[in-house]
Amino acid sequence: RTYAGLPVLGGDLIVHESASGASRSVDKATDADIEVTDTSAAIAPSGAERSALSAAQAAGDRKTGAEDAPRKVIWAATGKPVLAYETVVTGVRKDGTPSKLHVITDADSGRKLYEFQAVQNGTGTGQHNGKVTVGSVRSGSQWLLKDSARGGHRTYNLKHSWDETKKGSAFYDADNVWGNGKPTIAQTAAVDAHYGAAMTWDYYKKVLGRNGIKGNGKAAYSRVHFGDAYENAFWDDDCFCMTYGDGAGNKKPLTSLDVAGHEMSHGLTSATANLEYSGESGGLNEATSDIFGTAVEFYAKNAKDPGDYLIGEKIDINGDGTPLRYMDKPSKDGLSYDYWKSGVGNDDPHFTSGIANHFFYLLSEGS
Ligand SMILES: [Ca+2]
Ligand SMILES: [Ca+2]
Ligand SMILES: [Zn+2]
Repeated sequence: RTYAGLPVLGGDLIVHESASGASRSVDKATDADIEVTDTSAAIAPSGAERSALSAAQAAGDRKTGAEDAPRKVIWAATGKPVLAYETVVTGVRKDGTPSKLHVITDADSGRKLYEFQAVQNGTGTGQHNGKVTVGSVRSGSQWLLKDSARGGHRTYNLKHSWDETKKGSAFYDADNVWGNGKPTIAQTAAVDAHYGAAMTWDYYKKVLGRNGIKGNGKAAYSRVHFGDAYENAFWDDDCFCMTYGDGAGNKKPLTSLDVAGHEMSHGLTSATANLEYSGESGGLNEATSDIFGTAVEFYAKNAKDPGDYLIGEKIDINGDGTPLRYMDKPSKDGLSYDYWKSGVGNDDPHFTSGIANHFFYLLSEGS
């Protein structure tokens, strides 16, 4: 709604209708009439911006800045409707979560009238990561699994289809509490994949100073429940997406942090070094993913999955509790190389990755 050409914030009005469309009753958030005779503001937009910035700083936000110039509105959500400015202050919250704080300032007195946070987080319980926050947005009366603070990353449900050309269905939820920690409901793997992509995004941004895979702020997307008991995960340049199987018996999804960081980092390698996936460069490509996947695991400091130099220790792909790969001594898996030697390039990149994985371990921990 508008008043004298200005958007009216608050004061929603809901009309209840019968099935036939006849109106039955009306609920309104405010009984106040808007009587703003003068829509020229006493204070300048720059004054409102200063007031909004100090409100965000008082809330503990860092790296604050106004997203756009303050816009003039009618504020009708609290008390008597008045002429006001709305300023959106972007920044970073105390715990590192991005912030988009909307601050409403009285256009005559410069006093702060109201503030609200637009970056929302849901909570979820993953199978591998336990209770975590997940990025979600309002969508009608539901919540959509979409991380608006991280390039809009979304996670989709392939519902056991083997068709890798499909995007899958979006995840929606009624109360913004996702997953139950068990593979019995589809949301659980989505929580882990969504969180893994978020931690990888944050690691790139906060540690490497890189804004997404391509450095352009655009997110990839994730797909879970690919195939039936599929025991793998992969990155694909064509869809610019990560895809995860559900593992043995569809009970051991390949959605642990190190695997998510590994797959997303194949996108990073593809967008940067573009190491060809064969010969020695193939081993370096694989190792780069294992190294970043491990760095993400350490970065996330998740109590359910502490950092280590193992790959896939949470997914039990061998069925006996052993990890997929070891970085401290790659040959522990019986197939990988600890050191370079002539001819290694003829072997599988997943085994020749051992050389650079071992290098990373020694570099991190010393010999
Ligand atoms: Ca771990
Ligand atoms: Ca690990
Ligand atoms: Zn890989």
